[in-house]
Amino acid sequence: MKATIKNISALEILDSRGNPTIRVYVELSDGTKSVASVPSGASTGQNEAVELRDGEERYGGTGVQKAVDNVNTVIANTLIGKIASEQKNIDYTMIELDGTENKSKLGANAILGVSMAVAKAAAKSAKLPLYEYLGGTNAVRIPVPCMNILNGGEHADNSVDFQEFMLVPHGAPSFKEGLRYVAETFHTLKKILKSRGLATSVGDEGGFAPNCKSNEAAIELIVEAIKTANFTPGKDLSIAIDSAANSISKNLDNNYDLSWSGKGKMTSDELIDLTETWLEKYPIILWEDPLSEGDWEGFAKFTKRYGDKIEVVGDDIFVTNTKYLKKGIEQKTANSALIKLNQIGTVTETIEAVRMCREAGWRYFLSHRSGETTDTFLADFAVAMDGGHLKTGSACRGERIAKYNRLLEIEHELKGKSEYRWK
Ligand code: 2PG
Ligand code: MG
Repeated sequence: MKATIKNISALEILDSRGNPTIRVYVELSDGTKSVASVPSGASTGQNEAVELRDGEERYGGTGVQKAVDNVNTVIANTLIGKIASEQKNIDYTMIELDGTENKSKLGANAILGVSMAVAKAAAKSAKLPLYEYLGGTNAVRIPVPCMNILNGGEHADNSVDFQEFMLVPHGAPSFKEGLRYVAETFHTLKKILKSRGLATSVGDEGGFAPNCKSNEAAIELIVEAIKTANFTPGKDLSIAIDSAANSISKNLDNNYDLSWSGKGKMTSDELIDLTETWLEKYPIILWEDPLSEGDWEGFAKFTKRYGDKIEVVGDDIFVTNTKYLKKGIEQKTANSALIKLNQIGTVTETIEAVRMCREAGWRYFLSHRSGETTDTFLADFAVAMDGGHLKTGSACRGERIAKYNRLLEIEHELKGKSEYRWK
């Protein structure tokens, strides 16, 4: 007999920034229990599914009690009795129940919490690890950990415009070694910063947030750290950047403001030209959101010019939504999409976005949010989706390390069957 949903309940908890988020508990008819917690972004795309926030006095309006109530009442009442392994049915039932295009009625946070908890319960009930339950027996590829090492933009209060600088250990022979490469470089950078009198405090995702003079100065520090840690830039470790360009384009168009780090105002064409010098000088392998979500034309120009050299990832522009992704594939806007579960709000729709990328021959880059919990769903999900790389923060902060440790565990569990490669 297939296990059915016996109980669903939710709780308001705090995320890594101390803001309320939602945790969901699911119990099945066979006694299986699961729990899932939902992350939350800071630099969000305009078309992301809506996180329902109370807007009342408590927690400065950010409480999620309404979303909790929606899980405890209308969602639970509708899903109890349904077969837990029918994920698509569960997710589409919630989408229908919500009835809006952006999940604003019940809240994408409420819906995703249930969606993730049901998947975990069904996996446990089938006595399979989550990655195998979602990805099948061929889910053996452990993603390259694109580790956040330096933060700027909306994730830190320093003078760097770009939001994330990541280390990519594509030259490592295994995930375990890759993680060592990036963690050792992280600690080396800390020593370098300290020796120069620069701050070693960290941003939201655990990367350092020093006051560098410019974006280039930030990259140069990272290259120096790679070499000092005895790795070869471009061979063992390369660099990935998330400009999160929405935050440097006030009107979300083709005008950019890099005056923070001394480059001044520029058009999208000028920013694309400037990128060439960076790509020539530094071992950059991936660039996410180089332009704003309103600058589809600039994005496509960027991809045309650099897409054969680097992975060009769209995050805020596609928001893990097949509607925008389809347009991007048709217009050759990028050659890869960032994949975030809470941008779209169900496990099923996230898988559909991944499938669309795969069918188009695009890459896809699995991602955490800047506000996280210690839930490790993402680690299993990344292995299940076979995308080859993920970003889940730095080598510090427990909510980030939890995912890296889960990936170490999966690699260990697969006992020599696991794969690790950039492409
Ligand atoms: C991003 C993410 C995750 P946030 O822009 O890619 O690193 O940040 O969760 O704040 O949107
Ligand atoms: Mg991004």
